[in-house]
Amino acid sequence: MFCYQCEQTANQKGCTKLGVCGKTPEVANLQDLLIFQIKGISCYARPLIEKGTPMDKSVVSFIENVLFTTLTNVNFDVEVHVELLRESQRIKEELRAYAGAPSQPTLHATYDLPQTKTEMLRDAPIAGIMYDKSLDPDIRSLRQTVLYGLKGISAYGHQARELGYYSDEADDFYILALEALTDDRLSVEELIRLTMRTGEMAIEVMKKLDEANTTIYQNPAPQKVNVHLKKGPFIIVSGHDLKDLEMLLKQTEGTGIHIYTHGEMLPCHGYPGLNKYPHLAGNFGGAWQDQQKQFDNLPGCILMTTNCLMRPRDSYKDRIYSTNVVGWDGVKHIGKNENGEKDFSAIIEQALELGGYPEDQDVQEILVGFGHHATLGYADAIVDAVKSGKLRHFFLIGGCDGARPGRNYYTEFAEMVPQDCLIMTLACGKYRFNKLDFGEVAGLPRLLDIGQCNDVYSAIRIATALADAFGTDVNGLPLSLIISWYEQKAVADLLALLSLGIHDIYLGPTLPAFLSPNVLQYLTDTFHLKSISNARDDIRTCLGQA
Ligand code: SF4
Ligand code: SF3
Repeated sequence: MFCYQCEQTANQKGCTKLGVCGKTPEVANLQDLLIFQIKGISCYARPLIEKGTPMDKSVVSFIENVLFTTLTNVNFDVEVHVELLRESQRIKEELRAYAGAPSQPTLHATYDLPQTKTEMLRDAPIAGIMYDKSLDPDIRSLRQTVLYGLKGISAYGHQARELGYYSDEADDFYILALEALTDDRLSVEELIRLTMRTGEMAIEVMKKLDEANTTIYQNPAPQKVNVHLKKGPFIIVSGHDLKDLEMLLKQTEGTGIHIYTHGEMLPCHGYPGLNKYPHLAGNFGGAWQDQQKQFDNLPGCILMTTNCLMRPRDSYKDRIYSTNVVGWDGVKHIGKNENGEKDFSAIIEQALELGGYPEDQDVQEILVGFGHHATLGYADAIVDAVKSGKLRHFFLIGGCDGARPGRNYYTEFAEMVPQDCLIMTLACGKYRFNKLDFGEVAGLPRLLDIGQCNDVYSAIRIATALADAFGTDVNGLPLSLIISWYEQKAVADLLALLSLGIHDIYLGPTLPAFLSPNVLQYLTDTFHLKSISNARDDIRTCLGQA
């Protein structure tokens, strides 16, 4: 195996024996072959798009699910991968019969998958990232950057599609981009353009997801959330998927079960269409990397709707359930029927049997719900506060959390932000500081929780509106972006920001191993992308005091 798609990759080079995430070589190799297969499918699908034939959405959806399945901390189940591989061959053959010649006769297109898992694993090396040793490292780096951006897009695309929303442009882009990754004629410059296009498509998909969430569940509004558990049976919902939460809330109405959000589900409390359920009782625990410790010995059940799933300990393996594309060998999976409905009765029954805690824990509340609609409701106050000097600078501190010790930087940074500055945050990196009391600035809470990682779209909307109000562009605002990354959604988010020409982003805790020295240099020269140093110095630089 060779995998370097996430921030915790072994020795900051690549996982080669076993994933730090727990991914086995078997799953890693099957994932490589799956990506190889969807590239092959795209070689047949591209000519159809170019002829103007509307793309079969079941093919798009399959490609999206494959990309999402291979995202870090999503699916570790060998059999799921084997089944997806068989399905990929069926789709490939169908397209071959229908479309005729592929865009180019590369091995991705001509390869035929064998029947058995053993044979698939025998073939998998041809699909490995490092298989072609003679490949230009910058070409490899850019191809992988685009692929990881696509994986991030697929997660958001999947979430929106489950709610009935999609973008035809982004759907076609999966195919056009995957095909382009097989094209040896593309130059570094052309691949850089494709990388920026991937960022544009990330914005397009996040916009669709925002439209889906805010249309179906209404715009988030500021909401206090209890972060301690109440007495009685409970289910903890983790991941990112609002629809799963809604379905579970409906099915648990009147059962006496409390539902708690975990990780990236925290922003769900801001949506009127979700917080109207009184048994959506609060938020549990910290970011994903704390789950093994925090799920241990809980007298309740857990539902994982998307990433980040870690190896379940035996102490709770029979109490954790997966849904959507998430999976772990031996973990119970809740699928959907042909109408898209899910039956949560098994997890509900088990939660009732477990019974929960006998007593309420102390109440501690945090504030969420500052999406673009809510935050821009304060736009006039914010503009006045900046003009009068009461509000000096905005810091967006957000992105993925992770297990590395260097991530304390983000806590220290938030703590050191001067009192006359406002902090916005999003994604699971917020757990580094979202239970601290930041007080107020110019009558506003100093910490505004914008939402999930896909709500980088909200951050862009907020920044663009403020830039308009000040007659400048986003780079002209007193705004610094301090981004933490871990998995490939953060890659999509970063590409989105870069595609808008946003400069001087601080990225950490380490830089992606898949960026070659030349590609990194390009990003530094063009976008002044910065690696984090220490919180004190970086704040000084952001405030122009260095
Ligand atoms: Fe390693 Fe990350 Fe790949 Fe897992 S996803 S195998 S930790 S690089
Ligand atoms: Fe976190 Fe996994 Fe990335 Fe949506 S839940 S941000 S790491």
